[in-house]
Amino acid sequence: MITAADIKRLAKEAGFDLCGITTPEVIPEAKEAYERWLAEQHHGELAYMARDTQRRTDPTRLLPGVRSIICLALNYYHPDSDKIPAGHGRVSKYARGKDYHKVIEKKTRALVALIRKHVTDDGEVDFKWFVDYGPMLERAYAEKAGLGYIGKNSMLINKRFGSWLFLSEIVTSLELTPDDRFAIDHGKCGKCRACLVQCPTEAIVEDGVVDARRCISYLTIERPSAIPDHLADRMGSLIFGCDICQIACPHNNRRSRPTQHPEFAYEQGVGEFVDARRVLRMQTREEFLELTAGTPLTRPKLDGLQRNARIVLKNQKERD
Ligand code: B12
Repeated sequence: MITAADIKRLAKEAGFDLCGITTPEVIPEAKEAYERWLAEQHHGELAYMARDTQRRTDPTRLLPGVRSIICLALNYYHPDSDKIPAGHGRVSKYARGKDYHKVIEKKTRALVALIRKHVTDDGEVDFKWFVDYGPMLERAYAEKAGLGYIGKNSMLINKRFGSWLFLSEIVTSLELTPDDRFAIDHGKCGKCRACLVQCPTEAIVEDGVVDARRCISYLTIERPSAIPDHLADRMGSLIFGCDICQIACPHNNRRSRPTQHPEFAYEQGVGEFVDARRVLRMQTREEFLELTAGTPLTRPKLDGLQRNARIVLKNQKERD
């Protein structure tokens, strides 16, 4: 019989920084927060967020006979340089190396294989795994599994790593002893409102609630159309994604420690800066992929990245 302690040991072996276990029942506060977020149209044009709503809020619909959720996390932190080279845009920390979807999915699959090997005598055991784009409220279950607390910037913040974490989950029919979510004191935001105050586009509309339509991450990565001037003017040199609400967090910053995962090294992707003029000179998909293949920067396609590059150059010109 496999135990929760065995799973945690195997998770470490598979390369995860954190592993916690919880049970699959609905979390009423998270369900309500998500439904309210959708009703307020905070998801903008993220159509997938409005699909599969029942499955997203109720993990028992994800796998028949589910008994446990194994919540996993990988640290991706990179420090920022003080200066941005002229004509360059800054890439947010999560996107500087190899595409994390591929990295965390591979490790999650590897962990399922390790667990399967261990449970060959336990009869039929089912697994399904989820990474980011799956219908799962990842932060709410990670919090329930004791991996951290949800801050006012809506990020899951862990005592050892801060919020610089990618999440994934394995949903399984195995019966495992769940973690006590309060066993580790991960801290709290208290009266601090630094993330709300420092967000350049006022995207954090109330504690823990991000209006994606105003978030620079959404605008530069997910928004298919032109970015309205009043928001573009506040993007500064951010060409892809944004870390301001995480950098603003004093609690978080004390806990940052550089990632040890070679997949997230700058050489594996675009690194911290992208030459905005080079992006504007690109004319073919091949040129675009030469820079972005295998990284999250393929997401907005050439058109989207060029739109961002134009904004960065305009903002730099106005600043200087
Ligand atoms: C849609 C999405 C976005 C959207 C919307 C962001 C948002 N805040 O919702 C956009 C494009 C803006 C975005 C941006 C980013 N994202 Co994103 N995103 C997602 C995605 C796919 C869904 C999030 C979601 O469900 N939103 C709906 C709202 C309502 O949910 P929520 O913000 O998570 O809030 C929950 C809790 O606050 C909880 N809750 C609220 N109140 C209460 C009260 C109680 C008592 C309890 C228990 C719970 C609770 O309920 C809510 C629903 O579960 C998740 C992956 C996933 N499947 O979960 C990744 C995810 C959240 N993103 C991630 C990352 C890394 C980012 C960026 C940092 C990327 C970047 N650098 O540009 C930014 C951060 C911006 C921010 N502050 O959120 C990580 C976050 C990891 C972490 N440590 O928290 C995730 C988990 C992806 C992953 N697998 O690692 N993202």
